[in-house]
Amino acid sequence: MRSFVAVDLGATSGRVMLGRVGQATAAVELTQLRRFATGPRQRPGGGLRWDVEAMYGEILAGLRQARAAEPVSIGIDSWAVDYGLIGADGKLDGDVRCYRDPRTDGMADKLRESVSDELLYRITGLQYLPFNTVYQLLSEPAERLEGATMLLLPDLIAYWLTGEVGAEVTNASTTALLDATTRQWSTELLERTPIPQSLLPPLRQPGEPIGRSPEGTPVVAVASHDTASAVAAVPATGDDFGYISCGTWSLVGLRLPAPVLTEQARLANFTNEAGIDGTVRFLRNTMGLWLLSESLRVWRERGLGVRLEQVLHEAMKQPAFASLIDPDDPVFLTPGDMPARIARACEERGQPVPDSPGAVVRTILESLALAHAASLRTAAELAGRELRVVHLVGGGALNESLCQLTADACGLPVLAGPVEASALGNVLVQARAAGLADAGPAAAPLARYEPSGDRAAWLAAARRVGVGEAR
Ligand code: LFR
Repeated sequence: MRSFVAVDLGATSGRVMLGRVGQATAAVELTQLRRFATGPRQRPGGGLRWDVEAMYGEILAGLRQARAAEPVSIGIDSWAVDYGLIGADGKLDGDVRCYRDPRTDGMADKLRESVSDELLYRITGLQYLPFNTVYQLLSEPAERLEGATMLLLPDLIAYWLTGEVGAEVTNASTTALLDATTRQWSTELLERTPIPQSLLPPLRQPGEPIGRSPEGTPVVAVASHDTASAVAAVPATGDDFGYISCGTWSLVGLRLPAPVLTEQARLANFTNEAGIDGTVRFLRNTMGLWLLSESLRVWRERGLGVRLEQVLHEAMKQPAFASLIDPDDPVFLTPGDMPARIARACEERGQPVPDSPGAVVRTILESLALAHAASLRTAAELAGRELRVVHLVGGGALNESLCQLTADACGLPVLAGPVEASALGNVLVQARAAGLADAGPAAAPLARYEPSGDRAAWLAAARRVGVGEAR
């Protein structure tokens, strides 16, 4: 047995996991050493920020717990786009802001003054999301960027552990500053923006050694974007499958050998993020289970005592397709009263207002399932593929109702699992770097959901609300 530590930071919780890889079977077994809350906090006087110092403390505690297993190496992955700025003194300068902070309002227009949407897409292949790193950087006062180094979150943690700076490429591909074809920082874009080239550290590839932790354990670059790690753990080969990495976000798309940089892909708002082994993650962000977790938070704050299991059960007793929303409507992006926003969206479309937590959750689940199906259909069309199966990985794989509704909406079987896909992908890349070329997921049973229900009713529902029509 050889052990690897995966630090996997999600937008609601972080985990330090131990992955054990057997010599004979090369199957990875994961155990959780530590779990902690990560959620962003509103700073009085402005700014939605991550408490990265607290996260780092938890990570160090997790690494101490891992010591007895004598790990071969440590890998770090997290959500994308957010960064810390390191000043000339080598210290973190200011806060690490959360991508849901509205500070990027108006920044897309600012960038358009020197870079057209078409050019931006042709170079970066990145879907428009208001929080892409480039917009966050444009919202910074210019003097903060002078002489500083930008480190994306996993690179920042690696820097604190090892003292080495760098930008791992899968995550760098979410900044809108990386050329999707050459996989290098785009000097063409940088020349057209006030962002200094000196801000961006040298790129590193998944599998490359970074340095050593204070305890002397090697730290290895993995696919440090959590979605890239999750896609690396999708238990499928061939070209007839789509995937949904389902957690706070639903990342819905295909594994491709090369980017799709067409005008149709841009208009459909599909992204071409970098995957491992030179692959491309051709996908679209859908709002995901954030809609559910924010609703639960609000109900709990109001003392409604809503439990997840029970509300999911209630949801499935509600009438089908009563009220549907477009989950990607920007009104759902920032933290807040999701049930009220959903009610307003339903009212505006002349639909009944969901009148109970169960009804709200039914609206969320069906709308997400429709969005999943629409994005997969468009991805397949844009890439010229035919899909026979959908792999749903990440925490959402535990949500049986969502898995079944997704199978129904797609008209395809859904294979659900692994749940800890990001941590698993993180370990797989480390294991390969350590020479365990055959390392793969332990044969965890995947739950299979066959499409059922009335297909025509799903198609009519999709048309009714226009979900995915532009996709
Ligand atoms: C998922 C994810 C998405 C990214 C979003 C914001 O955790 O990494 O891929 O678009 O978070 O960073």
